[in-house]
Amino acid sequence: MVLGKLGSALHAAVQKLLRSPLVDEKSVKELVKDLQRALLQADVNVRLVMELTKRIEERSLKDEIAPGVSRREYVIKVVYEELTAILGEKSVPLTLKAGKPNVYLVVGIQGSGKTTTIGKLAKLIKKKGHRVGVVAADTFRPGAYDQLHQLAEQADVPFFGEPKAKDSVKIAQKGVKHFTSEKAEVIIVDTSGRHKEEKGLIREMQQIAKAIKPTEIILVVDGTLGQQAAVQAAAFHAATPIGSIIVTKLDGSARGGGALSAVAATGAPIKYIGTGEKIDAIEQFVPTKFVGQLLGMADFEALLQRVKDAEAMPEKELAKAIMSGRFTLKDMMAQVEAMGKVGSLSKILSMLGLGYKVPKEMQQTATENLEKWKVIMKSMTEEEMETPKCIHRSRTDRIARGAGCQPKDVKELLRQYSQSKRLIKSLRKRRGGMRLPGMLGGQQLPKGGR
Ligand SMILES: Nc1nc2c(ncn2[C@@H]2O[C@H](COP(=O)(O)OP(=O)(O)OP(=O)(O)O)[C@@H](O)[C@H]2O)c(=O)[nH]1
Ligand SMILES: [Mg+2]
Repeated sequence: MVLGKLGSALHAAVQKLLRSPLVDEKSVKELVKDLQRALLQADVNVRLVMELTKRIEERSLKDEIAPGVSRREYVIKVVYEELTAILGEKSVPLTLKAGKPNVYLVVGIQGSGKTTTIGKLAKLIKKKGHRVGVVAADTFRPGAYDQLHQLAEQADVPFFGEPKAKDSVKIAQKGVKHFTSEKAEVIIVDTSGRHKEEKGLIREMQQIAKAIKPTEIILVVDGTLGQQAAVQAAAFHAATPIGSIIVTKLDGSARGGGALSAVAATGAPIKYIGTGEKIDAIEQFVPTKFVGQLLGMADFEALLQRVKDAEAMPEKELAKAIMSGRFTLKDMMAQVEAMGKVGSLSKILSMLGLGYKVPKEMQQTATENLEKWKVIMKSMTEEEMETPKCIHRSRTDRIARGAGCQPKDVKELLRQYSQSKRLIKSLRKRRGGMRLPGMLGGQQLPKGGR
């Protein structure tokens, strides 16, 4: 597994919070300690860890939380967001313009994983339906030609090279020319890793780049370097505006978290990560997804989206009103509409393992009837909506006529309303609750505190 140790430590920290009976200052502080330990062990920079965890603690305890979202959910969201933020948030794919060959020049320190990565990339891009060619311009290491040749065969892409070539710039030029005339869409150029430090590497990179004018230069960085990886990344990022990064060897590396965060901190975009020696062991680097995986929760993006939607609900005032005991037909409609948009908060909770379930039928009736109910409410008077109790038989008939429906439809709406109202009442009694219950939820509350 990628960053196995860091992943399980982060997962354990989050699970501990989810299981703790109460989410308060003490449990948040404990979470922060656990996160610090996990990140420092993965060689994430101390300053970065301290800043990150300070933000997590502050936001978790001080932010105002939208109704419909519990502090527990919110803390998880904060952890997720802050971890994602240090990895660069956005994922940028490799530049792939149509109509002309896209030339990727791959550079990196000795043994960082360039040649292996080129095999992986070539296979991946070919699988996406593009014509790919690889060029062996490593004239330094004796086995380099054969190594890339074999990888090209595995990836089933054409290969260009001359086993006895001496001049890497010339061979790179020849290769690009060759594949351009073959109408390749992507040409990937391997270079030698004769350098052990950045200066020489960057000088050579600039020389080749001048000759072949790549569309993108890819720096391959060894993830086992931990935060040391940042030195190369920073020098590289300063030297070229068309640079992106692939971090390799993240399978099982204890220091991978440090490498990723340090490289991201230089501002250079990480586009792929290498996760093994085999030709398929490469993944596009999508920080949101990556952190989700690290935290060990399946559908993290969906969870985040739902919490965000809940936060966007226009009903803080409404929630307050409901909690204070006021709940009119209008309030109910507003809530049904909001729920329709959000899907169901119960899903978030079940994803978080809190076993909170809203009966499906209940959700469906509400959303299916939403349009009808809106029409019915339009033919009600303001007084009727504020105090539905006053709606008796003759009024029911009048409303139904006005709305072009049956009296039973009006009765159904009123029945749902009183059911919700009863539910809310009982919930308010049971707990000084924070959740916005209403007709769509709140039947089985999660055990323990929030
Ligand atoms: N575990 C693991 N090993 C990797 C990964 N990527 C590359 N390697 C290994 O790292 C070693 C060096 O890989 P190469 O692709 O030859 O590295 P290079 O940068 O081309 O090396 P030079 O051309 O000599 O500079 C090989 O043993 C690869 O199998 C990875 O993602 N995970
Ligand atoms: Mg190589």
